[in-house]
Amino acid sequence: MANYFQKDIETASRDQIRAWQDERLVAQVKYVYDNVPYYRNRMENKGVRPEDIHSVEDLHKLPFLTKDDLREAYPYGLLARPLGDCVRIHSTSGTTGRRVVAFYTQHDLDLWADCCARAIVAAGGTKEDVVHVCYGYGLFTGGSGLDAGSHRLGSMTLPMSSGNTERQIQFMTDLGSTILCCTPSYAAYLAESIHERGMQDQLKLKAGIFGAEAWTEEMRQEIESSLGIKAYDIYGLTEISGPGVAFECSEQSGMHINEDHFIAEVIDPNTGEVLPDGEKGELVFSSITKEAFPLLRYRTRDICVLSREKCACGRTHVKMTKPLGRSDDMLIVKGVNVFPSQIETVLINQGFQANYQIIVTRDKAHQDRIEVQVELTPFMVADDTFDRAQATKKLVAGLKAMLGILADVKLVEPKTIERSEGKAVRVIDKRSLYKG
Ligand code: DLL
Repeated sequence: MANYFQKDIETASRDQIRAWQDERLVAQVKYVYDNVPYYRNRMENKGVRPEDIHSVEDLHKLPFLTKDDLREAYPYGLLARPLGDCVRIHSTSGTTGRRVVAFYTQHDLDLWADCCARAIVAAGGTKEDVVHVCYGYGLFTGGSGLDAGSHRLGSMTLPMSSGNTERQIQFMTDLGSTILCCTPSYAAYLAESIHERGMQDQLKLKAGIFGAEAWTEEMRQEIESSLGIKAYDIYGLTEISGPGVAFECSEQSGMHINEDHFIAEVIDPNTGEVLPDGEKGELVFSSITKEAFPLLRYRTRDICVLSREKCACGRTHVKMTKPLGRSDDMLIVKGVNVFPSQIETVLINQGFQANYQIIVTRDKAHQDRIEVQVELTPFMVADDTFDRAQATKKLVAGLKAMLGILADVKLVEPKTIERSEGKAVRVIDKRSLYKG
């Protein structure tokens, strides 16, 4: 195919898409039941057998899977293939404690590359493009995913990985990068650094593919005007493969979900009831073509709305809005998944109590900052030998080791953090990222 727009698949009729999904789901349920004891038990507990699943209509009969299930089954409990058939692992962007590991066969990597190639094509990419990938490479899926998509498309790939802004800009200008792939906050930072150096006229960029964290329309406009590009959103999660589960097209109004590989549902996060298109709820995915790590009804905790309205780009696959929030307490700070409970663990381990508040802000240059305010205990205040500077330093180091990112720490006097009568307000996220 000339430019890797997979027309037969991406513009297939709704009936055709449904037929693919029905057939693949039935086969996948049987495959998972036969090969994953953990999942078979879950199905049996719910009284469902593979014979009960005849089509997508029956999907609701299957149990949900959650991140906690994945942690419980860590590392191999959800693997559907012998380890010898697997060729890669990736892991979610949180660091210690809450790792989730996903496995891939070569077939899984191939279909993931297809999904990312579709995303690059939807952003206007062709084999003539120079695709500058500064998502992190390694356990994180961002770098490898877009890299594979670019290879699949036949464009020139610059596998830059993250960091070293000086070198990013030099390669970008010397080698004429045309498509930039990174987190939106890094794109904003790069744009600012390029302007500081007065190098904007040397850019050949035409598009950016930005995801892995929430970003607003305002941020899109700012990045588009400062880099002179079109900025497209891309969505995905490690558990379901990585980036490219869904991507924006020329319309820039929601992301098409690759429905030949993933069935999307939106549910009420409290009751688990499936909601009709157009209603806001938690996104749930079933991967119907994966071999090594095929998850059925995986609860993403991302809140969004699905729409099957006709898209002017010609693609017929369902569109999801940008994530509009989360149904759990996970934060994404500097592109890294952070749970308040991880922070609490560090505080308790260092002799503090669970009286703390996490304040997340984003500065003018769109860079995230996280500050943890921690109450001193009365015992610490009474102790003349207690060294506040030293304790702060130790907390910063402990948080860095736990989260993988740098957090500011501010020690405050006992009883100064407001107590709540209900659920404690642990997080004040001032970024207002989820405006749709
Ligand atoms: O962030 C995969 C990815 C890499 C997506 C590069 C796009 C680009 P995880 O580290 O497993 O995987 O984090 C997944 O990140 O459940 C969302 O909450 C959030 N997320 C991903 N893409 C977007 C986006 C990668 N475009 C979690 N907008 C998901 C908002 C996003 N949030």
